[in-house]
Amino acid sequence: MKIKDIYAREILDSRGNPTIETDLVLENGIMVRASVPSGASTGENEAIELRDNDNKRYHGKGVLTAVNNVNTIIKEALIGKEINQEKIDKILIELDGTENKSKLGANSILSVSICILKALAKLQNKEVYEYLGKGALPIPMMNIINGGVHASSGLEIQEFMIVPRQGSFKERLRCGAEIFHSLKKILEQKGFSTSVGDEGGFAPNLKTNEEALDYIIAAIKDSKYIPGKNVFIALDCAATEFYDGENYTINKVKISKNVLIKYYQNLVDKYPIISIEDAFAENDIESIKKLTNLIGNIIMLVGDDYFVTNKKHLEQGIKEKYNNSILLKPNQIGTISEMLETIKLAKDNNFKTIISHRSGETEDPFIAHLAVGLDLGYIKTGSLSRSERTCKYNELLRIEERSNYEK
Ligand code: 2PG
Ligand code: MG
Repeated sequence: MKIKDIYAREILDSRGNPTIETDLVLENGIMVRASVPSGASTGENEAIELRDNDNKRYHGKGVLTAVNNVNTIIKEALIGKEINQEKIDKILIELDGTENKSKLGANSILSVSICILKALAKLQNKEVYEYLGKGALPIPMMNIINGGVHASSGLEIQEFMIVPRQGSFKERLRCGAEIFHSLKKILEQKGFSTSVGDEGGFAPNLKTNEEALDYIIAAIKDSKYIPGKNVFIALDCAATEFYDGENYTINKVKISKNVLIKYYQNLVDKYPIISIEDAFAENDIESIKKLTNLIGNIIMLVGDDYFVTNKKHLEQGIKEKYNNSILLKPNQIGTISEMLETIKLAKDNNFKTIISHRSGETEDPFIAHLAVGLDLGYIKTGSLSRSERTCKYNELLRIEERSNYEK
């Protein structure tokens, strides 16, 4: 089936910043739509998100150049072409011609690449997850305390997540929501603010990371779950943000790389932590190697800024033995085909895979389909509030329901 029309527009993301949304129409009239999220703690090697930098609009954050790229250059190249993921992605990559998609913008390119995947599924009258292959429902990593650049809580660690591992997805979601509300009650009782950060988790003004972990443990127990049995903890440190090139700042104190290694080891001993993402700055390869060597056989060590969903960077991690899991964000790389290559490499090397939202999201539940369709095992899509987060969880409920009907 051939592409008949492509049309992009500027919409708003969950932070109120512009982002791109693209509609694609096939010759038989099928229409699909995709939008692209945006990060705050971005990795240095991510594909480039094209912004207008024109201060007259949206404080420079407009995406009209990216929109225009879709509506002119990309549209002209793709009208009348047969839909095929690899071939279209190849055309997009060649049209751009740069290593980091800085010419057309990874945001423009990805919006079209996702449309192709959605159109291929729709053409077979399938949901995206069914078209991709129908794996298991994922284990959610739910960010219920927000820190770092996602909130003004003052906590250096960016994300404190609960990981409900029991039962069906529906039960995992209920468990997460119950703990979220227990935490709200506990924080209120202690006089903390219960307003939420970018990813829908609370952003209380706590003094230490341990305090955040203690409140989470209390909330798990308050909801009658057992920490370390049916609910675990995951952290995204996004450590580049608290690294000065030599030392790291933890609990407002500067510490050396080796002291941070010990700090993590103690945290893992004391709390039921099963995963730490970006434990060190993306350029601090030596420290993450040491940590992987010490605790990589016990917990997941996840590369987000380290790998930026890019095969080349993952290859380096595999070869040099750092991290044992990868976070996957389609907009870090810019096309579905390249992301699929990275996923294959990860799985072939027994890396655990986590599909992830961005801190600036849209209401598109697309990543829920990738989690199941590609059998990725885990999904990280924020807290149990803010509809741009819950829409992904709610879509997973529907997918689970539908798969149960089919059995
Ligand atoms: C991360 C993400 C998503 P951002 O660091 O993993 O939680 O944040 O989108 O700001 O990079
Ligand atoms: Mg991260």
